[in-house]
Amino acid sequence: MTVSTGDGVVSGQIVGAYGRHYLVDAAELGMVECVTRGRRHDYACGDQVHLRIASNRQGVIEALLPRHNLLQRADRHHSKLLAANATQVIALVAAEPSFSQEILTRIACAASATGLRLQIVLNKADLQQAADAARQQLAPLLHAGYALTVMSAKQDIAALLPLLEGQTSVLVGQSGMGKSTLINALIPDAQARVGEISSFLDSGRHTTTRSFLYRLNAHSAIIDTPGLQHFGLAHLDALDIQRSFPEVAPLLGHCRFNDCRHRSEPGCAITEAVTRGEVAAERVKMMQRILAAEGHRL
Ligand SMILES: Nc1nc2c(ncn2[C@@H]2O[C@H](COP(=O)(O)OP(=O)(O)O)[C@@H](O)[C@H]2O)c(=O)[nH]1
Ligand SMILES: [Mg+2]
Ligand SMILES: [Zn+2]
Repeated sequence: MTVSTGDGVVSGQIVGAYGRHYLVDAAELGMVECVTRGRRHDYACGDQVHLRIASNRQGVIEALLPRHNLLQRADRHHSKLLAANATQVIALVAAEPSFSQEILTRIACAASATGLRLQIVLNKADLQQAADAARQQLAPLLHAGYALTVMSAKQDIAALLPLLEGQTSVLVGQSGMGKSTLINALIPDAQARVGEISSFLDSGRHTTTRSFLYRLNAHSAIIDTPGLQHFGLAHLDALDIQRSFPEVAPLLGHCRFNDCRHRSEPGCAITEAVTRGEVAAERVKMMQRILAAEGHRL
């Protein structure tokens, strides 16, 4: 239902974010191509906004309504707003080409820091040998408590469907994992939906490099995000990163030394949990690698 505030301003949801251009779903008014005021571009796909309709399905975003959450990735200079108001993150990995354990872990960190559940989905299950190898690579993450769903975007996505029901899922993954194939399997007219708006949105140049929200049914949606080769966590501090490891989080604050680096200090709660087999050593190594790469002295 379109909510009008009575002065030509209506509410809607951003379903496409393309630099300073946004596509807003304004319910019965349809899709409205919007620009912003004051060169503002800190809106994200999934945001609820107030917009003023100008003419001919064009409008101006006037205000951002409160966000429940914002999934982003960031390096020191730039942050990329991937999605707002989602309920879960789907990290898509595949056996071929091989995925990066570090990127997957970084996606898990960002999801956790945003308060979003992570679902790991292993695609290309039809490539059986490679899929078995990928499952082994995923073992430390499963041991840490993450859920895994295995499917083939090319052959059968049925296993994924119950996961999407009632959720606003953000689909994140490295290039080549099968995101486009999955979106096309889920939304047969996806390319047409994006193509329709590409004339407005920079003659289509950016349509594959930005986030887009597809409604699956009345209460489920999926936000496709650009394929990535790095997932920066510059927006998180060292404690955020450590806390986002679910098996490490309950141990934080239990080391003998406040400034414990969890390497070889006596009385380290994390090292002891590794010795007891409760925490995988490679997960702690990965945490330390990510902390170091993000410039934290831990
Ligand atoms: N064997 C197999 N190949 C797949 C599957 N899903 C995607 N692919 C292939 O993987 C390649 C990358 O897929 P694409 O959807 O473009 O990945 P994206 O970069 O994540 O959007 C393409 O050649 C797809 O045909 C699958 O389930 N099985
Ligand atoms: Mg793609
Ligand atoms: Zn410690």
